[in-house]
Amino acid sequence: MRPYSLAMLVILAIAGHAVGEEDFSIILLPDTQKYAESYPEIFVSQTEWIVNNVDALHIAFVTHLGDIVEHGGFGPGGNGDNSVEWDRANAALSMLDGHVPWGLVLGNHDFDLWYAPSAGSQYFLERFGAPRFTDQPWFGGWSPDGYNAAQFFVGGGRRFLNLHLVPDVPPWALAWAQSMIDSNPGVPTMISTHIYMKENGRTRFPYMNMYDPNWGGISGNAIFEQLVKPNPQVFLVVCGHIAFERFQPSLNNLGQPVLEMLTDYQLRPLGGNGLLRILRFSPSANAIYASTYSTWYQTFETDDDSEFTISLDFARLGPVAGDTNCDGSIDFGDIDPFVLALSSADDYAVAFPNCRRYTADCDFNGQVDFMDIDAFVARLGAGLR
Ligand SMILES: [Ca+2]
Ligand SMILES: [Ca+2]
Ligand SMILES: [Ca+2]
Repeated sequence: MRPYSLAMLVILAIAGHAVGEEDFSIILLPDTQKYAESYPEIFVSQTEWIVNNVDALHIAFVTHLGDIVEHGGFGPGGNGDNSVEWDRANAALSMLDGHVPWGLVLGNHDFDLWYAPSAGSQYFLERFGAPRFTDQPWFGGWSPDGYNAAQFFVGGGRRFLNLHLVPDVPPWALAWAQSMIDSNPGVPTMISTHIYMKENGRTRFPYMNMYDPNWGGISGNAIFEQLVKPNPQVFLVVCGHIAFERFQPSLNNLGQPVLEMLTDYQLRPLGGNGLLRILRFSPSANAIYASTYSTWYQTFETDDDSEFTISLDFARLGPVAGDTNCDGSIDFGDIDPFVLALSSADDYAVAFPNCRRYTADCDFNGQVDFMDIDAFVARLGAGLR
């Protein structure tokens, strides 16, 4: 621990001038099933492009929205072995390893038997189960069945939680998701699940898609009502499954916007033309810029449902790291609460009942300790907001 005097912190704060938090991007990879079946080189073009643009676009996270492969566990022609598609998917997605936090979720095509999710997916567990990710500092845990997983990512001064949830989110997955939210209170959260929105207007699926009596899933509408709407930290839900592009803002129980987005290009030529969705978060503009890019043709799709701007008051996502008194800026007033958060979680909770101790986690590792001092001083000096 370096000896920082209060005077030194004050000098830093005076020197600082308010600057906006940096833009960052997340990438949505929808339904890759046709690439895994027939066009593995297009799948590779997507992950290769992501790796090549991690720095330029400040890519903070990549989420695959499910239907990783076409033939689940039964394989092309029903020969009972689909290693080829799963190995292609694994080869493409493995390119992300070591470059960017990422995760994926099962779609209806990814279970060993289509639409029989209770049969499980050995292919998924073997290649993409939790043990693959547990050594990653950004990995956030998984459900007991191994099919739902959590990741953390950092962008624009905030640490985010992502939950990948199995299709139709059955009760045990719902309970696990709620437990993850409860153990990370206030952390801005996005949900990736394969089946959620429908193609028409402002709608989600009003019925279950996985016709499996042993699964007991719920509809998209029920996912919204039971998980999204009552948890104000959930601000974004992304899905695939049906080949449309849709976006709708909905309101949670506090009247705050929840952004809901469907992307899926599987019915385009070449199983999707290599299209993926880029979401550039711009805290200084209070906006998310959505764009759609073909990594195969190296062209943007620019029609209205592929390129658009979403207004989002970033204050709705909670305070940024360093704003330890949660007043919307990082300045002198945050020094004492930072020290308090460091020394006693209980005292901090009493003194700042409407704030979050994670605001002192300035190195974004999920812990509040002495290791955060350098990063706090740097953020104070920069006068971020
Ligand atoms: Ca379009
Ligand atoms: Ca503050
Ligand atoms: Ca920390």
